[in-house]
Amino acid sequence: MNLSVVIPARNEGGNIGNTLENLIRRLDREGLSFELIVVDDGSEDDTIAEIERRASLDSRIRLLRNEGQHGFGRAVRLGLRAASGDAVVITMADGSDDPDDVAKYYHILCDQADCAFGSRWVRGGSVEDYPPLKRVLNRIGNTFIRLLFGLRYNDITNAFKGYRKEVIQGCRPLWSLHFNLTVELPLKAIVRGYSYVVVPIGWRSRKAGESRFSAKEMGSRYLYIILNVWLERLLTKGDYQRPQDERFRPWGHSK
Ligand SMILES: Nc1nc2c(ncn2[C@@H]2O[C@H](COP(=O)(O)OP(=O)(O)O)[C@@H](O)[C@H]2O)c(=O)[nH]1
Ligand SMILES: [Mg+2]
Repeated sequence: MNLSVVIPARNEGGNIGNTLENLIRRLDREGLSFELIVVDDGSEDDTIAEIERRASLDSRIRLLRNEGQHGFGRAVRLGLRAASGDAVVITMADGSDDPDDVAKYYHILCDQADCAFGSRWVRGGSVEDYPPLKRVLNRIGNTFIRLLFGLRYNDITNAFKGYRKEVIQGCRPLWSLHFNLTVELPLKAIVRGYSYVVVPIGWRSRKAGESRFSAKEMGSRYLYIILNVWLERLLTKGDYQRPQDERFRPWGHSK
């Protein structure tokens, strides 16, 4: 199974080099066939130069540039359209996610489920230097989603997740242009009947640069997409569910 890793990046010159290096080292150790698609979204620092330099040394690194309107969701969607793998993992350019967890996702997507979801908020999961206010908002938001959809899974709002390519196809059309894509994909995947496995994951704060996430700017957009998917579940009588004959089939440990 070929893996595409989609990495949205904006002004990550201080992080992207390490992020790519750590991913390559870990995925090579696993012996996987993969591509790393970095989607730049109008960076004004040396992000692009850094990616180009590395891409010229390793053809598995691909740089995409979102030349149109900017936004996290737009950039990730560009990456998803370009991905050639049988499965996709979306991971952050700032090095917050652990490459070990990308390998865990890969094996889940091969043998266990259509989607690989991590949780930082279960036994075995961890966060390092998570901003306190963001943590409170995160826990409230995830509890709200959990109750609304009747889920046990408690980390929907983290973008770092893995999907087989049929899942991405089955979630279209996608509506989110910003960070709200982060909840649109997993919620639709669940509501539309794709299977998922949850594993504990680690997260640590970025070493360089600033977070661009703003709860104030994104709150209503998150609510829009949450209610959109909730209404789909409530009112559409399963019209958008995955076809019955597309049940999950394991790949076996083929690489
Ligand atoms: N393509 C793109 N990526 C973005 C944008 N804003 C943030 N990112 C990337 O998305 C990831 C998460 O963003 P970050 O600002 O760290 O948010 P936080 O981790 O939620 O605090 C990082 O890899 C950023 O480089 C954007 O507007 N466009
Ligand atoms: Mg971050």
